[in-house]
Amino acid sequence: MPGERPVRLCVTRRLPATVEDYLRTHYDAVFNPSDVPMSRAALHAAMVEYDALVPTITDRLDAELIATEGRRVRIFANFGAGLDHVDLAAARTQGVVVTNTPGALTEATAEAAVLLMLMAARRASEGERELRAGLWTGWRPTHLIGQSLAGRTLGLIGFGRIAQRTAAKARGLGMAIRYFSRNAASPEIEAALGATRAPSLEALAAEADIVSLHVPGGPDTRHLVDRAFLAHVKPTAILINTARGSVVDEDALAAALAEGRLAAAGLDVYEHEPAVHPGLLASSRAVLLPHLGSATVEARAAMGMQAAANLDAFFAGIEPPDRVA
Ligand code: 8YV
Repeated sequence: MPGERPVRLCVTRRLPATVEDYLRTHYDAVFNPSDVPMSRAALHAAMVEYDALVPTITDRLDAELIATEGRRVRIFANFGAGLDHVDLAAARTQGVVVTNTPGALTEATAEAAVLLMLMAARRASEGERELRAGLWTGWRPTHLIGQSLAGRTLGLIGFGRIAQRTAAKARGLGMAIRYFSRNAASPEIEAALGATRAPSLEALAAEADIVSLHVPGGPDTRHLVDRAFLAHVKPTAILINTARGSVVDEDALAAALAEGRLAAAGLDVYEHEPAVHPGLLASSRAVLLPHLGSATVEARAAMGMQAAANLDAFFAGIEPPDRVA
């Protein structure tokens, strides 16, 4: 509209080119060509200079930042599903709208969970490290024996969309599916996935051959997997985490691996990213990926366009489709 002020947008990290192009065309957008996480001071300045932010997990958007004096930002259109880096209560109180991108990364993250299950069960990282180090002496019947996933029980903690896609893929590998979540899924979903709900977290821990975490991060789930939980798991079990690092007490996990109370772990997320617990780095039975869960061309473009759709709706005066605060 003539005379209308263009919407000033700050995109905190590099995004796929198609997404940056879209945002450049539709907004007065500023990007982050160096792609290093924005400093606290830069985030504070951005809160005053822009109408909207497209942040990611590497931006800590807490109450103090949201309360920035002279704040102009009215919406955080997060690039990503998880929002444990945003103080949603503060956003609500201060009137900052928050949206995320559920759905866009379901397939990719479920694939990453299956990737980690297979890598950990079949000792893929150990084998590749040995080969690259020139230590492979050739085939032998007892070399790097792993476990087959077929016939094993997958225990999912949390049963949202990523867990359900993981279940569907695991069924294709011949696994039995158990889950634990606060609320039971509908009988139709349970039937479609051949999934049954365990009566408690401890029961699931005790039954599962593979435990895979699919709960959001944040205070409610912090250290859900701790020493007490790990005391219930089978020593042959494998723990998979594509959710959030905060869900696992890494000290307890590293100790369980070192003491042979858990066979292996497949991790994509960490308590203090990008730092990784030295005990996990030291464990040959830990498969460690650098937070690649949604790192596919399909998912990252879809996440960006979903964030853009939320911005478009907000600035058109329509309720953003993925509004969480
Ligand atoms: C994202 C993720 O890449 O969306 C999430 O919750 O964990 C990742 O796959 C990251 O969070 C981007 O903000």
